[in-house]
Amino acid sequence: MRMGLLEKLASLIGDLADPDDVKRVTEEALDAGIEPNVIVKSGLAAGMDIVGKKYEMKEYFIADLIMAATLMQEALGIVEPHLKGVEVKATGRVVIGTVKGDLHDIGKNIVIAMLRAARFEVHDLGVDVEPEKFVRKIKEFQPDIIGMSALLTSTLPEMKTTIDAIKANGIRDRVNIIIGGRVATQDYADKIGADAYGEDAPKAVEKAAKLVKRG
Ligand code: B1M
Repeated sequence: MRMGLLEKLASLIGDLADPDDVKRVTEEALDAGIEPNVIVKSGLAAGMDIVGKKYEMKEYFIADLIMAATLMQEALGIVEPHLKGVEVKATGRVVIGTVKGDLHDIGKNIVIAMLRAARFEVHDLGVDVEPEKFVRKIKEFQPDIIGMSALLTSTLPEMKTTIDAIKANGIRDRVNIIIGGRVATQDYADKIGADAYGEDAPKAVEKAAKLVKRG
């Protein structure tokens, strides 16, 4: 039943089905008691992976990616109020954005929803965020943590560029830096001197809490 609903949800998104069907099965999954995090990961995001593969195979085009994003956002609207967040017993202020040149924000928005559910104060800078804007917002909000998201191989280096800009402004020791998104890895985080890598939204919250506790 559980797997059936999650698989059904993934394939509905993968097939760019009617939004009402996607919403109905998302609600059925919640009603069946499947944890919201699992619905996001094994249902919705799994569906986006199918879409991504079809795009790579040239079966889908940009318009289909946009359609998939709309489906995902509608389903997320149903799931997000139920995202409980991880029990982290720590809180802090986070400034987060998708790096320069990158317009993908669905994953970042899930991270934000989960951080907020865990009682972090989050300032969302949106997408295509220039390094200078991250720097300005660190000065303005004095966050404990800066979060950067990237989904494109071509925009991944912007994470390093942003960290370099933060260093050049002499404020690197004021913030912890956490990176994530499809193309980010722990190795890359180590290489560019980020403090943590969040493989998914729950992990991002866990790592953020650890960083805040560490001070
Ligand atoms: Co684009 N796209 N896209 N796209 N798109 C990908 C990423 C791609 C993998 C598809 C593919 O080819 N298989 C591919 C990138 C290949 C690469 O570079 N390695 C790709 C491409 C090529 C492109 C364009 C270049 C296409 C073109 O124009 N020719 C273009 C680029 C535009 C740009 O950014 N400048 C483009 C455009 C788009 C749309 C705008 C149409 C749309 C995005 C809409 C939106 O975000 N509002 C879109 C979509 C929908 C996708 C796919 C299909 C789905 C992305 C998604 O939402 N995934 C995607 C294929 C895929 O990912 N399977 C694809 C679900 C989401 C929940 O996962 O974002 O990874 P994700 O987030 C996870 C974790 O990564 C993590 O937590 C999240 C939840 O657990 N996480 C963090 C994310 N951020 C984090 C931050 C953290 C910690 C964890 O700490 C701060």
